[in-house]
Amino acid sequence: MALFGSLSEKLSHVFSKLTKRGVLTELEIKNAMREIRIALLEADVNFLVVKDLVSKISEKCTGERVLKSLTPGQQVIKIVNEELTALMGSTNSKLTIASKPPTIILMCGLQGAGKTTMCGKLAKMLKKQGKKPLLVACDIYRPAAINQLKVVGKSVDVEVYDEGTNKPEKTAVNSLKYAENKGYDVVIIDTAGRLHISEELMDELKDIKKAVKPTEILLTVDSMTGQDAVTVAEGFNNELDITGVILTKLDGDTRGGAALSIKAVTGKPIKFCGVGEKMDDIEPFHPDRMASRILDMGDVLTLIEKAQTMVDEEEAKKFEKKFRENSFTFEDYLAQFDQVKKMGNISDLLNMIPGASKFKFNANMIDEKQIARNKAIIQSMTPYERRNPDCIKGSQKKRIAAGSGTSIQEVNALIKNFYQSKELMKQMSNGKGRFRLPF
Ligand SMILES: Nc1nc2c(ncn2[C@@H]2O[C@H](COP(=O)(O)OP(=O)(O)OP(=O)(O)O)[C@@H](O)[C@H]2O)c(=O)[nH]1
Ligand SMILES: [Mg+2]
Repeated sequence: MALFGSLSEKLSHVFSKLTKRGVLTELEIKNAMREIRIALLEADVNFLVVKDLVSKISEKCTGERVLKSLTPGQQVIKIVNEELTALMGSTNSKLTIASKPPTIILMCGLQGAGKTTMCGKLAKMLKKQGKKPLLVACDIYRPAAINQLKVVGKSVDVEVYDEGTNKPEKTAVNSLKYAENKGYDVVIIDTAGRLHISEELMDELKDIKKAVKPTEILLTVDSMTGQDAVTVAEGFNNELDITGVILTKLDGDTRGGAALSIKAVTGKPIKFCGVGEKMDDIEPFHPDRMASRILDMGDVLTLIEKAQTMVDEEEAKKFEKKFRENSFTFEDYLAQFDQVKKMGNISDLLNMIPGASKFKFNANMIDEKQIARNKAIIQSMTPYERRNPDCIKGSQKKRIAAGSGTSIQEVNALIKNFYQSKELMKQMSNGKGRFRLPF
């Protein structure tokens, strides 16, 4: 399913009606605007935000540029895309790095929003970027909280600093000295959540803020709570003057109200989003890409970035060289299957391709079983055959099919795929550009 599936579907329904027409009347545009407004409200976008957004879109859509255009439907889509992007803050808002280390990130948010998990994701991401992060345990209320952070820290191989149940602001201050001594350049402070915004919680956070003067105060909110997340963000921002928002559990959010409203309501940008429970499930929040995903125009850039971080760079360079020299063999093809498997859930990636939601990808299309069968086929080839694919003829195919427990048709299909991939990748790697996966 595309991101925020139901909103996507409704908008694309509106657009498909518009693009079928050559010329649009003002009435048709007005009707379309009404449908867009309803779709956004149903997606749980803040009603004031919807009002403002739709009036901006309407104004631009009724101008000469659209009505006189040869492709008015396309123009409307373009305008909606631009306005959604602007609504979410236009550009990706990066993490601020302190000019004098350490950079101090104070994490805050309600209970279960995903703070502790996000601490680990941020630490892992920063480590990949060459930073030396330290995690600090300042949730002293839930007995298992410190331990949870330690488990998270261990899984991403980042040290966790704690002082048991000592006062959070004391622990935070001491952790800075510790970081300085040990050469850590980013300090990520995990704090306790509460069920609701309370004076107690805010006082504690204010004390920590005063004591450590954070570079970033990042509020974690659960995207699935929709408008509640927006209200929570407003509350925290009024008390703490946060520097940014992290939107977690976007993977389970089918509506999108929080993602679309937070920046407009609080004035603070969404910096990252959480898209799953694993430590790699973090994405920088790009308003333009998010808008394209909502409008089902795909998110090709995120897709490519994702593929690139997951594919071993060294391996990728090796393949690129082979394509250039045209010496790519079945042995390399086999190695590539392992790379593809590393990329995890392929159907998720496929859904970022423009218009992909229309095709309803299911995991069977390139599933693990199919990969396993293909591997078996290649493993049933002799080393000579793997290196010289051209020599595989009828009798060899029969032997390979029998050896791998597959059919001659499947062997043929794999060989055909191999040649097609080879051709495609040769074109893509053309000696200059970076190697990219052919998705
Ligand atoms: N699906 C999904 N689950 C997430 C995501 N982020 C966190 N979770 C899950 O949400 C639950 C709560 O996460 P925590 O990190 O413990 O939340 P917390 O804000 O630290 O909670 P408290 O310490 O109790 O205030 C855990 O089960 C996480 O695995 C996400 O992006 N997607
Ligand atoms: Mg926690």
